[in-house]
Amino acid sequence: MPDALTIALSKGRILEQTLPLLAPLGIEPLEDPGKSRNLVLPTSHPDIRLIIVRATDVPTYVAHGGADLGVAGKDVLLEQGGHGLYEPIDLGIARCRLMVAGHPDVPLDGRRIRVATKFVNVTRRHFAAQGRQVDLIKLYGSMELAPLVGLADAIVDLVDTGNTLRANGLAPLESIADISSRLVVNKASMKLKHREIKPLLARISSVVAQQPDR
Ligand code: PRT
Ligand code: MG
Repeated sequence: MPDALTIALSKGRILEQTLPLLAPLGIEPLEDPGKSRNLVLPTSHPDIRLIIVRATDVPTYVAHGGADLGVAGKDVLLEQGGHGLYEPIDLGIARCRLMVAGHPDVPLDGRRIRVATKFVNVTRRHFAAQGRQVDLIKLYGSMELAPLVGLADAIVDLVDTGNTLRANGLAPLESIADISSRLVVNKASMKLKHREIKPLLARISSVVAQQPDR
């Protein structure tokens, strides 16, 4: 009997962009994850199921064995540390950049600044590497608002098209990291379910390698 596998995904762009990588392997959800309220989704593959969790919870589920595999943004992995996980494949999906942004004409250098972000660890490391100490303000969303109302001098957030920044009169100032989503694997599963996971990783890698724009 093959071991069953659980894959943790988050709703939204990660789910939308991961499903086309799994479909060629014969792994398709049996119900529409966009419509279903179920958080456990059986797939067309008898031994593989998907679970739907918050994007920031994927590493936790996988590290603690609530799922054998998962798909997580590199931003989330950088911020949380990626402990207890293997990160074998860059899926090349949900790409964006983690950036410092602020008012285009207010320079940030030469003074101590306040930076609002949900990525406090990444932000602290980024400025520390420049020898700068900043005051961090932890937010859980809508970071763009903070400089507009004087809560912060700058933000650190994900930027794709830049439309969100522009719409709020902000501009990208410094790039911190190029972001894409990674396949993550529970360390114990990698050993105990090696017979199932190894070929799955090989097949996902080859689907990823065939994607355009890589
Ligand atoms: O919504 P929830 O709190 O559950 O989690 P989440 O917001 O982290 O989930 P989701 O699905 O929004 O993001 C999941 C992952 O997608 C992130 O962890 C990133 O790795 C990746 N990703 C890629 C992005 C973006 N592109 C992106 N543009 N995540 C968020 N954005 C947001 C950004 O925060 C900003 O608000 O889109 C806005 C900027 O987009 P532009 O195009 O206006 O620049
Ligand atoms: Mg979101």
